[in-house]
Amino acid sequence: MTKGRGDQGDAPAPENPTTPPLDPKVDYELAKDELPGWFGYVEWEDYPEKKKAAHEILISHEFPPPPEFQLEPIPGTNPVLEGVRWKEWHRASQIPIIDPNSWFLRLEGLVKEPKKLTLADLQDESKFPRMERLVTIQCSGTRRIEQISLYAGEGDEMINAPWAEGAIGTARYVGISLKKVIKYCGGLVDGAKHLELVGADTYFKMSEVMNYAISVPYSKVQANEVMLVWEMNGEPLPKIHGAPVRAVVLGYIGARSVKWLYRITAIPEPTKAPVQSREYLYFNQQVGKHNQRWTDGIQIQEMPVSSAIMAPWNKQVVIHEGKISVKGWAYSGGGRWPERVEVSADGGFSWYMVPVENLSPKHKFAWRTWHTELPCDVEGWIELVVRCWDNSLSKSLWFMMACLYIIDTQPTEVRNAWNWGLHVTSSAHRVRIYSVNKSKERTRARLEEFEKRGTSFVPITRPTEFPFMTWEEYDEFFAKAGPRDIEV
Ligand SMILES: Nc1nc2c(c(=O)[nH]1)N[C@H]1C(S)=C(S)[C@@H](COP(=O)(O)O)O[C@H]1N2
Ligand SMILES: [Mo]
Repeated sequence: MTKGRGDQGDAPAPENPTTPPLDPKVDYELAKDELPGWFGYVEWEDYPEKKKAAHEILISHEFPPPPEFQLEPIPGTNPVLEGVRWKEWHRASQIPIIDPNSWFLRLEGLVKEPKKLTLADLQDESKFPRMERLVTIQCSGTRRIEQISLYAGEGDEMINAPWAEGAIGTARYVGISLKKVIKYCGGLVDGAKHLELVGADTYFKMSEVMNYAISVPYSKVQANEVMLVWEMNGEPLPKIHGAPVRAVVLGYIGARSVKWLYRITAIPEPTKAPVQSREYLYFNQQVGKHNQRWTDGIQIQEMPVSSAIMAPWNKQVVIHEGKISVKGWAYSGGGRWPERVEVSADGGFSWYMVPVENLSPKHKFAWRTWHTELPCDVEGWIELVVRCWDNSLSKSLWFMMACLYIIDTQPTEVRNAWNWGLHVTSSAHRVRIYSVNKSKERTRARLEEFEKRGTSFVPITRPTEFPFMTWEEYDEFFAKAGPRDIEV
């Protein structure tokens, strides 16, 4: 199956310590590594007959049903996140480990001069100027767990990705603009309007195997908003983030930032690869698991404005002096940025603005982290909420006159944004905490009492075995205030 590409060197594949033992029932020849130095890269798109053979194997194999975790708690042994179903099939479902010296990029399709470029070519500053950007990559499934926990979704897409507030990250990337690479290839042939970006990993969808692929409009490339990067936060791009080279598509959802990139194909229409054509769609509430068509969903490219509280945690007991320290992130897609963040300690009835000096600096394609001291007088359970406005507010004031509530900030409830695919959870993020306000004299005394006794204050669900006041204090109170019950 190996198609020779003679000039690519023959460095031995690095050892992968997590390779599962060979399974005698599996056809390893079928999913053999395509190239020396490219461990875990199986080429599927060039070999339709090989894809078909893999499909035959997959449909004849009986996979265990995914463990239930949406209507029930995640099992203690957590087989959910490991992706046991696909790993059962083949090690091709692991990430590729590609020797940077063996790596090369194929530029194909409707480019005037198709080329193969090595990493050294991309890094040659006489060919391509360097580009460095602070970029937030956000998965459109960020905070999906809030939709799942209220309204369970479809197993197939959610099983490996029950993301909370952490499916977003910001890093400084170094690389080049894809625009310059296309120019180096003589530009595009007339009629080419999109670029398909393909990754070396194996992707599974409905018992089909394929290389991970998406497409971006050429206009996005021309705006210098598609980077090819090899450095992240001053280090070579880590394996898990797509080494040696990945795409970073500024302002688009994470799914477009293809990792382990090896092929770019100029095409006339958006790709029909499933990640672009059948997934990452935002459905309306008249369509669900059993009547949706791929054409019913809006393609998710730019995330709307959203935010999250990163501290304190849900169910945390927070001891404070009348103000709770809250921190988190705020982000908006498409090159928009957070302008204002507001936090509530009462479930979203009253809101306090985060002082602007407590927001990290503005960047066109990055989040702003924030922190604030939120006044709170309540003892016991409260609901912290965050919402954010982005800069499209200032751009579209005329529109705001017409529909005050729907633009530029976030819907208040998870249900407002619920959709069958469980994407784009952009509702105001809510965290329930237990407030203990030690600026109150008695609360402070009580905490000291716990300390004196060497008793732990948490968990708050534990009964406390010591009294709140003495009988002398009790009698003194009612002597002053009058009796509890009035006798006629
Ligand atoms: N080749 C390849 N690239 C990929 C993916 C993938 O499965 N394969 N996942 C995408 C998705 S859905 C997201 S959210 C981001 C995550 O990037 P990270 O792993 O660097 O956080 O990578 C994207 N690029
Ligand atoms: Mo994602």
